[in-house]
Amino acid sequence: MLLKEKLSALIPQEREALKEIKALADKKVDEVKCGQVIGGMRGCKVLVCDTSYLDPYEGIRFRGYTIPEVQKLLPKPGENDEPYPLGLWWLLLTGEIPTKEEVLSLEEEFKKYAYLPQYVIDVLRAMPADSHPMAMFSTAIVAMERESQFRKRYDEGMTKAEMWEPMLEDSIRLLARLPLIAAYIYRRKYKEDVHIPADPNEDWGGNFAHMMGVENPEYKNLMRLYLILHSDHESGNVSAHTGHLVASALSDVYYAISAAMDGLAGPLHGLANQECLKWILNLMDHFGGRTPTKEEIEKYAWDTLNSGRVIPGYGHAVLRKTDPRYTAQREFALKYLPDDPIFKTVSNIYEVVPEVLKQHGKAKNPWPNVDAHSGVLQYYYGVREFDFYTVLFGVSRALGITAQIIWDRALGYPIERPKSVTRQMFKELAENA
Ligand code: FCX
Repeated sequence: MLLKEKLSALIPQEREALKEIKALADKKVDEVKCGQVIGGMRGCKVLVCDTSYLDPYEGIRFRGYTIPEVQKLLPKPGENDEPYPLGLWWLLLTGEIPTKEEVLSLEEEFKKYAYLPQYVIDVLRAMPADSHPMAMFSTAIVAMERESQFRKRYDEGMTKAEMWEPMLEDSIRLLARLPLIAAYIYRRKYKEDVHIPADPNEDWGGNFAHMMGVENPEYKNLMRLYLILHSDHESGNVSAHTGHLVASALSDVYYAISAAMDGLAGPLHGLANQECLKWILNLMDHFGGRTPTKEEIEKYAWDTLNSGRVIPGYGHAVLRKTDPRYTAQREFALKYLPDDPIFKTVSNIYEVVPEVLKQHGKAKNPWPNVDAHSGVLQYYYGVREFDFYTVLFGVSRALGITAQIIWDRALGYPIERPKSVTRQMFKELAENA
């Protein structure tokens, strides 16, 4: 496999490079303040992640490339299409923009494993009908742990240096199946349990759109874009950090990604995309289904804040400007659905809510994040079941987390185990500092 060959050549170099950092083990790299510890560790530089970096004012760069650069440089199915999401996975893993041939070799590799075993279907069907799609998604992933090559090789006594290989194999097998699992959940829950077989001629992203049941080339492109945009956001966010933490115990990819999905399912993280569209549609309903005026949006936003709730899709723990993932989706909307009333509402909210949040004075970042725009695009193409939106996010986020944890094993990072102290000890430490 071309990707494995590439990684086999890269890993020894990167292991050597890590030795230079290890030699600096006693050097101080950050200072931790009391407020950071009790404030969710915001801003503490305590994680290492090479796949992407999130600048507070610029937004995400995937291996150094901005979103517009990735859209321009990665290979595409057709000239005017969005790039292959698997090209992004290659980039995250290798740091290099792949050729089309390299991406297609990965597409072929994925196709070998792109089928849904009956036992996974049985597990999903055994779950109560009102199970949340994210609970179903996470359960299906962990159910497949029995197939882990990593666990098998660990039981056979593989060395630490070999561990990245079965991590890569497990990741390919898992990622290949995620769109099938997601589409199965979608069609079982919302489309009368009628399923659409995979199309072997489609790429990983386009096929996902096809199996969801939206036969529209624009939606295939939206899916490719979506899968790229939500993939990686360095390693401190809840889902990526969870994946890293779980994998650091040498739990395999299935455990790590299932756990990561449980974190993504929280309303302050990935679930914000379902919450956000709900908020927008409730807002429109409140005004008889029309696009409300900016004054009306302002009042509605204040009502939300005054009732003690957050405005979903706005704010961020790291970002301090409009999320470029929001901007990329806005550009897509301007191209394909400029006159859509919900998009117009999203645009008006963008003009009003940052000012309201600034006046409110709490949120450190009044600007929109990725979740403020993803729902309207899905809704436009007919995927209107908000509960499902975080599963789409999950399929994409698995690209980033698998890339991160393959490298965790390649570089032999240890089990993560920070120190905790009692609240009293902590108070004394701060008082005596
Ligand atoms: N609406 C209202 N209040 C907000 C707010 C918002 N959109 N964003 C932040 N605040 C409030 C916080 O709730 C907090 O209030 P508190 O002091 O009473 O607890 C205060 O402002 C300071 O929070 P801040 O430091 O700015 O933000 P955090 O780093 O603690 O939290 C998130 C970041 C994203 C969780 C927060 O902005 C939020 O709740 N936003 C809405 C939910 C959302 O969109 N989440 C998705 C984020 C992301 F893109 C993703 O993971 O998918």
